[in-house]
Amino acid sequence: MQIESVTLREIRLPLRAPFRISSGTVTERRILLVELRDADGAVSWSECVAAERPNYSPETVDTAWMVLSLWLIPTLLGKTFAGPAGVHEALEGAARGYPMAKAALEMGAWGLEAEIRGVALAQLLGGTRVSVEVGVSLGIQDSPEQLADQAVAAVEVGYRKVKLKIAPGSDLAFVERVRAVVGAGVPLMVDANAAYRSEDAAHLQALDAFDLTMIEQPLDRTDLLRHAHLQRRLRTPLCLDESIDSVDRAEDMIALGSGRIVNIKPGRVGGFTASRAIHDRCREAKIPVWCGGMLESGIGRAYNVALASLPNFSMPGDLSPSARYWAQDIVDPEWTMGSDGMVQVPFHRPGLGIEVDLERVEALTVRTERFGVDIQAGRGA
Ligand code: OSB
Ligand code: MG
Repeated sequence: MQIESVTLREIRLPLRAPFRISSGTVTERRILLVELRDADGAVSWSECVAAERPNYSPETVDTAWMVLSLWLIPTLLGKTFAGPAGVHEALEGAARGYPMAKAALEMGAWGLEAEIRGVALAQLLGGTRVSVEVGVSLGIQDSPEQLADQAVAAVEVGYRKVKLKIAPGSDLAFVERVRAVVGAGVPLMVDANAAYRSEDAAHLQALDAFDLTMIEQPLDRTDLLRHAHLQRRLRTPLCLDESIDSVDRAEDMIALGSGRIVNIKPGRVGGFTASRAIHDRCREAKIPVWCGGMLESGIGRAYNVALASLPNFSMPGDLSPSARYWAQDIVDPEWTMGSDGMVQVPFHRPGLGIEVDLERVEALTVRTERFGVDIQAGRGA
């Protein structure tokens, strides 16, 4: 593939309900979309999962836009690559860090390759599941009762796993209430987004009483050692999200015993090449993985669903249908979930399996920049 132009766009998409995690609340997503075009006219869209604020990761929409325009896009333009692996290598060579900015291009290259070959993205990746289990991620609520109502509603519509966001002060009583109303059989887990410290170990031990599938990322993202100490004091498996930004960190987690499950978000690890390497390494080590979410639009969801069709994605992913997030998504068809809590992997459609609603994207766009081999020094209109 030869990348002839890259167009960056920022759209604004209001969430149907504010989403609150331990480090902040989002009510409207600023979403960075990428449109890749190759010399033969093939087009593919991708999404950068960086958020509005640096509360989950140090990257934001604005840092990603800057790094993409100054360092990453110029590295790719006009060059010929044998495939997405070559794109991955070029991006890794162009900058240290900035995995979310890199992933937007790297995954876009996988989407482009699928378009060029006329195969489904999931097939190109080596996916084996025709449908994938879906879990819901419920934001922090004002009261245990409100959270419990939402958990019951989620189980009723078929979700296969319920994840509760927690933070100090919004944890034990909330989890206790939810477990009481959903009953013993429902897979329940919590995600702290790094809100605790190792001194909170005794407090976190109280979560063992609620038969949780896992506790996601209780401590700081850099803290593999303290996660290992904490895991030894807990019956409940720890799952790492923020901490795992490469296959090496997954290796460290396994060696240290910092966790027993990995949440793979392709945007967090720099794309599909790294996601597959983490998937494979975890599979060898008998560590289950599942696909996390970053409040993506239907474009980002296409990539996550394709990734989650790989064999070791053996737990429900945060792959909620479009209607959970948006009054209207930017793709056609929108993503849906069956009453059995499954999302279908579009193996029968080439490329991403959805069409981008260009008119709607245009209407939502607040900023555009095009970079092309035809544009001097890569600066666009
Ligand atoms: O930690 O998994 C997380 C959303 C924003 C930032 C971090 C996280 C999340 C989610 C959302 O849990 C899951 C979803 O997209 O449905
Ligand atoms: Mg998480």
